[in-house]
Amino acid sequence: MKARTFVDTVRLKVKAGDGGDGAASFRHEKFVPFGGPDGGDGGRGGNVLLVGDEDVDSLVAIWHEPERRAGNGGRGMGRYRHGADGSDVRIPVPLGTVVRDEDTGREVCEVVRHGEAFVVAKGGAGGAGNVHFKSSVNQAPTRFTEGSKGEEATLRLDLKLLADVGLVGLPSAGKSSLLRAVTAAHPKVAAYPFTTLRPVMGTVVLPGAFASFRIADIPGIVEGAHEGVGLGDAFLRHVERSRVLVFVIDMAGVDGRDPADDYATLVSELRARDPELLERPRFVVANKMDLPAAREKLPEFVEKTGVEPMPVCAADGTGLEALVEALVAVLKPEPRPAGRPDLPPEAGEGAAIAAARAAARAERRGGAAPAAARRRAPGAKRRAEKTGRESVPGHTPPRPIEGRGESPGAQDVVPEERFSRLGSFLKR
Ligand SMILES: Nc1nc2c(ncn2[C@@H]2O[C@H](COP(=O)(O)OP(=O)(O)OP(=O)(O)O)[C@@H](O)[C@H]2O)c(=O)[nH]1
Ligand SMILES: [Mg+2]
Repeated sequence: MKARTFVDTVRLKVKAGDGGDGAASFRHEKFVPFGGPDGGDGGRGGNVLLVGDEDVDSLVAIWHEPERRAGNGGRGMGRYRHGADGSDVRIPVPLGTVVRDEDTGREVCEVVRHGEAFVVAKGGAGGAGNVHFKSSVNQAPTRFTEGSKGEEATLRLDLKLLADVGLVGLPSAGKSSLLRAVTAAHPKVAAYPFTTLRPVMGTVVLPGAFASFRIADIPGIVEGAHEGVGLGDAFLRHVERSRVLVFVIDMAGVDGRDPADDYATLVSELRARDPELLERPRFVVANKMDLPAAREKLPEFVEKTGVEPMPVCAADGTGLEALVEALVAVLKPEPRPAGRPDLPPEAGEGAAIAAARAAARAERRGGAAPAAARRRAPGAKRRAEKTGRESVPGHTPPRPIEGRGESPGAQDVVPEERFSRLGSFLKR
């Protein structure tokens, strides 16, 4: 079995459902000769949608199941029955997923908000049944149309983690130790470089405030990372969206490095990746302050860089409270409402589909004339001219009863004929 826990780039093949074919069928019923066509339409094929989900942190589920198909629409049936619509496939993806078409390289969408959904492959339309093809000259049509094919696509999904805070530092600076100390995440910590090979997310829960913020720990950055040295700088894309960056510096220089050089390396690597990263609010943290070497080197660091770092010890948690407070002051995390708000059903359907459904609903409510009524409009106009009455679209006026004139409410009057029949029954 494949065993992976964090995946940040995957290939996904999607195939929407095909529309069902329309039916060619005739009404067969006792005492109904020449019943006419009654073949219903085919159902639409299911769509494939990507849905933003804040509880999903990685694309690993897609990595395990890289091909998804939505259901096909059912065939139309006799007695005007519509084929069943194909079932949609909704794929939850983490917030920050960038979707590209692999063939064209074009960006399809970027999922950023919880509940936001994009149709990445649209289901085919259902075919028309033979009932649509009857006319005065062809009262027994056998013609129907086939459903159209569902869309197919090969997509590349890239995840840019949406963390509020990004930890950057050289290998073994203590980034993972810091994340372990302030969150419930437990990334591996060890005394060798590149212990962390994949980004790890952690959430700082603020006591009593029902608020939280997220921190991303990424693999160490070394000099030349932008040219591929070490693990490269691709992981920096996970902190591209972070509102605040925390530079973690090993102030003790355990690996024989000079902390001021480490700081300069981080600045130059970030600049090489994207100069805008340096314009973000950032905190510089002097880690390993429990070691005498660190306390010795701190003044020299301040002198060389002109930066006053926050002294901390990730191993025993000293100074981390002050760091979290400083981050809260900048981020101002909002209290999270208990439970999730219910998403409107349309939220899960591409804008075009939602708009079409809303229009159909408005029509049904009588906001606009139904399409069929609009098509009948010319005939209705002629009738109105003949009878001198205005017709309301979609409404068939009551037929006048012979001998009763065209008085309003004529439809409520019981015809003479029925009286006489009733009378003869009573007489018997
Ligand atoms: N003395 C001391 N050691 C620390 C402190 N923080 C981390 N360490 C040690 O430093 C080493 C590296 O720590 P990690 O947290 O794995 O460092 P990292 O920055 O995540 O390293 P990579 O994942 O390899 O980039 C481990 O042996 C830790 O025990 C600290 O505050 N004091
Ligand atoms: Mg680490």
